[in-house]
Amino acid sequence: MRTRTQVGIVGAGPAGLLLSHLLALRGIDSVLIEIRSRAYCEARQRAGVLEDGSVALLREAGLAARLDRQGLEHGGIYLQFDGERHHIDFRELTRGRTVTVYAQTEVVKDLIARRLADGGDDAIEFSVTDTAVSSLDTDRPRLSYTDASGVRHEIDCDAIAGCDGFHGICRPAIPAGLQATWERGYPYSWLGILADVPPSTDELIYAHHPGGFALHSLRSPSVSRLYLQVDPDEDIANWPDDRIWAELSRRFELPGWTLHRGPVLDKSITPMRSFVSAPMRYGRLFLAGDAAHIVPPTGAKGLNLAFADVAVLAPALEALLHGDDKPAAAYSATCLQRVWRSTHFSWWMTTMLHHTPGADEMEAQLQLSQLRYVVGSTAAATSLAENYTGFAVPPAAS
Ligand code: RFL
Ligand code: PHB
Repeated sequence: MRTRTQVGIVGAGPAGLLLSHLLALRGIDSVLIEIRSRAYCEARQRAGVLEDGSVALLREAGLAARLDRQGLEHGGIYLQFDGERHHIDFRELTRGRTVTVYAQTEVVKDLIARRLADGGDDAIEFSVTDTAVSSLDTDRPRLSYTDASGVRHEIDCDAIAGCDGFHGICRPAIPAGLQATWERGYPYSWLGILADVPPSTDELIYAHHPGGFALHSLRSPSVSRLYLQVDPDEDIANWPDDRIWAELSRRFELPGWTLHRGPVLDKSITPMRSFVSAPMRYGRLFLAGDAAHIVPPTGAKGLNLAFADVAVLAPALEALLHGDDKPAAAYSATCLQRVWRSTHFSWWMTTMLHHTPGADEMEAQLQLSQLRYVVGSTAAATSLAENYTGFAVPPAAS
């Protein structure tokens, strides 16, 4: 079946979903295709923290009704090390800036519901196979896929947005010689659990511990999200729930404070990686979100970067469709400034807080010195706070 649209979007994660909505607000048609089912996309456990720029973007785009009711505004985080817990007060350090705890699962549910309500059942095509992109260096790039009923589709587009995540097909469609990539693996992974128990803390705790990093986050007043640093090749079968809780209690231990335990609802292990691919454009293909860059989750940046990319991309595509290539030509360089800032911040948080297997005692001393400096110096604490709460994002209507 041969059809036509203005923008073909590959991937219904946060980047692709928000882009299709921002384009619709500008009167631009798009077709959004996704290899997974709707239920799978809505249940995938991932991020939990939105920068205030991301919240503002969702509000301006008319997507924040449930976020405003259920999101939990946090004015800081705790850093724990050497047996003490210290508060970093974002509001005080950044003139009132905050972050909002609202799960990526909920963001994705809100975005899917809105696209289907506005664009009809055809606005998103779930469970497709054999996605391909071609003719990218012409002004009629083509998106091809097979739908869930087995029909093959060929869509002629004005532009294609590759929002298909780190393992997608769009980035590999760029000729290798035209792409530069930077990559760093880390010698540890995160074991994450979702637990049906009220959080034992009012704000997130990032804990440095000789046994490894731990993070106490949350999803709601009744659901906790916790992470443990584990070996990169760790097998989840080695971590029965009792062992996970015991290890979390050990790493968060503080006199007079108790970690509340509850039923584990979800359990998984995630590797850690920094990755940047540039440029984020090839001809009429534009990469956005994890398709172009990955950060380790320690800085809570991945979802926010995906949103910031599409906030730049939507007006750039609108201009391109009206014959003005300038914003599209600037897209990659504009986004990469923020991408590299977040890449550095995520690397810095990660290496400051994790124990490198086999590292000598000097690593721990350097980390503790850095942590003492962050909690003891207003300048250093402000740097963490402004990076964590994030930098301004282009408004939805720009
Ligand atoms: P996604 O979410 O990976 O979506 C890509 C979509 O493309 C689909 N796809 C295809 N569709 C069609 N054809 C193909 N050939 C396709 N190939 C793939 C996929 O099925 C998928 O639906 O990328 P996007 O939209 O760029 O969004 C990025 C974010 O999901 C990611 O950066 C964050 O989750 C990272 N992250 C965090 N980010 C934050 O900002 N704050 C956090 O607190 C935070 N915590 C985290 C995180 C990621 C984690 N994991 C599991 C990697 C915590 C964890 C544990
Ligand atoms: C989460 O809630 O999943 C989360 C929060 C902060 C991070 C990473 C993950 O840095």
